[in-house]
Amino acid sequence: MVQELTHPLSAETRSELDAFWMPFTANRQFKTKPRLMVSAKDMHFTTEDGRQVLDGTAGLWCVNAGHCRPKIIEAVTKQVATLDFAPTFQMGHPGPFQLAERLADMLPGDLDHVFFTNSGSEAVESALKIAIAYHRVCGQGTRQRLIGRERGYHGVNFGGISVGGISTVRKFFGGLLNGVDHLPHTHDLEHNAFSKGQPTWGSHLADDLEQIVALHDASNIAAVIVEPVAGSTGVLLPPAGYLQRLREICDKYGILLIFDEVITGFGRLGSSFAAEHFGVIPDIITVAKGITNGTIPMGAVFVRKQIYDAFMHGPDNAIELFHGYTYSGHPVACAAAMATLDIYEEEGLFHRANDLASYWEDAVHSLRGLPHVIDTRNLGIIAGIELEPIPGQPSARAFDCFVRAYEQGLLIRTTGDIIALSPPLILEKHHIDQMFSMLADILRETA
Ligand code: PXG
Ligand code: PLP
Repeated sequence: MVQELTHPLSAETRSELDAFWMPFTANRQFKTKPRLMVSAKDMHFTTEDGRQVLDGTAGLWCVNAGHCRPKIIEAVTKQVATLDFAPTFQMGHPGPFQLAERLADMLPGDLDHVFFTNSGSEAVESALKIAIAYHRVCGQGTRQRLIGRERGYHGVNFGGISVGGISTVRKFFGGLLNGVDHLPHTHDLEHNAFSKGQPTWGSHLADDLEQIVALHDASNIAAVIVEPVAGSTGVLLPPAGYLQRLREICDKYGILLIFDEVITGFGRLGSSFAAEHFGVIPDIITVAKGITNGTIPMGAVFVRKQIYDAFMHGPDNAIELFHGYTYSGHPVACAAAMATLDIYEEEGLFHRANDLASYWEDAVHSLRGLPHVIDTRNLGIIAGIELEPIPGQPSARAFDCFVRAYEQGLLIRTTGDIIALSPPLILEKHHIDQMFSMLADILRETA
């Protein structure tokens, strides 16, 4: 059935590629030599020309349970035919209530309320707004500054790019938000190259938060937002003790700590959330991607009980938070999420990721010593492989590997000269073997 629904673009219909302005893509390069997927199942995509491609990236870090899972398809199909849409502004339907309750049971500490969005970017905007509004409803309306981190990625909306720390996603877009500071990133090959799991050097970099507080005074600071593991900028792992230290400093000064778990949530580190993995409980968590296995767009913000409770004051008929999306808690997304959580649970996929992590680690580090490999790093089922750039041509070497890998049947993701891997958590050891033997060959070829 899947095959019948696909619409392979032939060479003659290539002009059909023109209208779509592709996101985060070299449009002209892509459109002269497109890479098109037409169907997917479990660990593999099928390309337009009928080749199988092993999914080394779970799509874009989202298809944690593998592709086209019947249970999700069935849930989505049933939902769309039963209640396609219902408002959640001053109205309700069962989906988001059931899903929020289920998520609350999975959450660490006293995080127990859920605000729904449609993407990670929207989850980040919502979290930043909730953080500022929270201080205001607590009578501390001067706490408005937001602190992000260099090399952080928090989506593409104005709040997210302001706290984010990637020059290319910021520099075209003007003045951004006022009142934002950045912590230094923690990636340092001189100290941390070839770390297995968390690097031991670098926890002291969290102490820069003390200097930012000294500069602005805690009474002006709302929140610190970090990715527990930075994914987009090339798998940057938190040094041992670093996140704990951030938590301590935030506690000392009444600053909210936000973990952006859009990538690390839902099993990537072998736990429900990175917060659990690292034993550090933030005040707010943002998620997306794996919440629906990538099937239907959805994001969410999880907050501690005290944050939700702080808003529940004033007359009962007053709207407590003037924020929300038309599609917050969309019925079809909720159905996809419920079925996804069923699969994660029934198949014990987070445990599975945990059990496979050491085999994965060995495989990742087997690339050490191959041409141009200047770092290999891993945590859970994530890997970063950093290559020495070709002088004067940053990112060309990794992009060449990406194209070769795709042509040979493996989907990898590259950012700059870093290869990032994050396959679906249903993977078997033989997939790991295949992935790394293909990569080793490609690295030798590109020498
Ligand atoms: N926060 C984090 C930590 C993310 O990784 C977002 C927010 C934004 O989510 P949306 O759903 O708005 O894209 C992300 C998204 C990559 C890659 O290859 C990473 C993301 C998206 C696309 C590609 O590293 N992360
Ligand atoms: N723009 C206009 C003109 C709208 O009417 C709306 C929602 O009603 C939006 C933007 C926001 O859309 P969404 O709620 O899907 O984010």
